[in-house]
Amino acid sequence: MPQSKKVSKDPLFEFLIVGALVVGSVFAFATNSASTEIDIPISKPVVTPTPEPVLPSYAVPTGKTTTLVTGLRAPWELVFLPDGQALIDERDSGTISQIDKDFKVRKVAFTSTTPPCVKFCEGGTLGMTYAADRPGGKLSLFVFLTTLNDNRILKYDLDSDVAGNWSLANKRVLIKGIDRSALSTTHNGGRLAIGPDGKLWVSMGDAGLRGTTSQNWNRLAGSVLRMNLDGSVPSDNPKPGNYAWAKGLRDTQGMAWDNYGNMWTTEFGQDTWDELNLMQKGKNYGWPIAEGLYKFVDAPATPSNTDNKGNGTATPPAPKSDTNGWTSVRELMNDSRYTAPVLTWHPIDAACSGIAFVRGSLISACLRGGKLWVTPVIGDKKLGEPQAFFTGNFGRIRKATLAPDGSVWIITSNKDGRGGWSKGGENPKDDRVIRVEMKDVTY
Ligand SMILES: [Ca+2]
Repeated sequence: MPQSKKVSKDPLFEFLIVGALVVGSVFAFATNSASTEIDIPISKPVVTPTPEPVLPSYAVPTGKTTTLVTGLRAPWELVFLPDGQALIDERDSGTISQIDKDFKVRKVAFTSTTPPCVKFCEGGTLGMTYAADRPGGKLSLFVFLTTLNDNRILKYDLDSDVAGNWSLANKRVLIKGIDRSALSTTHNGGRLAIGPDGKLWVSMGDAGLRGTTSQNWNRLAGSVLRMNLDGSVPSDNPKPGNYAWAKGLRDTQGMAWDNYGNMWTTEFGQDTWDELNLMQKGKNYGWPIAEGLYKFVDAPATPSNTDNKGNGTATPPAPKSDTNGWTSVRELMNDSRYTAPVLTWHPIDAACSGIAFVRGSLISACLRGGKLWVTPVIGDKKLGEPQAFFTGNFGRIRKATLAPDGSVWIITSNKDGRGGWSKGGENPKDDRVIRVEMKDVTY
């Protein structure tokens, strides 16, 4: 290595060199411009301004809310369009509507005229997201749909006219044949999102098939899926030619990325523990071997424990009370094959569906818990203490979405067939879109 590379980069050395050059320049200037007397400016000490320490902040509701839209039925997703208007869908009717800036609702399209099942079901028209992947930066809309036979993802051209009326055209099926149970349509997952990587992400449930799907990398249900916008498999997915990014999920309906680029998901547990998971490539999140931080003692550990119809013949033993009064048949999960959640809640306090990242906060919208859980992101893969807001004020909450003005819009889900808030407490104006004013606080 040349000796010259060893010249010191000591800051003091550099300061002295630069200082000498500056003084020299001043002196030269003074010398050149002076006649008989020379006034050499007395330089004041250079004070480098000390930047104010930037205190980490996170967004929380101020408490002020405004009802914007009423009379919806089981809305499932709300996304803001580039022009500041919103699209909202309704699970059972398959209606996709536009909410304009005066909060007027206009029907845009129907995804399907066939209900996904005869009786009550959790499937239907679920997640929506869009991307500018057409020539000229035009938009495509992706929609998650449960049909009588499967779960699938539709893709449409999404355009607006000069009056700002949005429309869907050129409907095609991006992915089809994703498992749904033959007996019911529970655990469909159904959230769609475009990640920071520009890929289409899909959160799935186990379709009621437990380990048959969630522990099998060759089944799409029970997974978080990642795909290119044309429906092909990204080359850097965990397994070649496989959409699955992570496995071991029971019913994941929320996905969000924080400012560190970490992906967070909400997961419905069975009876005892709902989860907030840090979603990482190729990981297995434990269902149905574990729930929350606890592993089932005599649980079905492999897909072979469920029958061909996927009905889960190996049912966990009857629950017994633990010391906290909660039913539990579990022991602390310490199996390195499975990834434990970062946070857990009891379903009565949670059952969170959508999740959004808003200026330092993960905001989980919870159904049974009837609240927003606001969890500060205090570092890379580090969360602060969750805080609950609006418990019981609005009933079941399906999703929170960051609005262009910095507020959060939430959608209720009291008409989703689960009996409304506490079975009968639904608001006559349900379902509603409610604007939640936010403020940034430091910790
Ligand atoms: Ca889990």
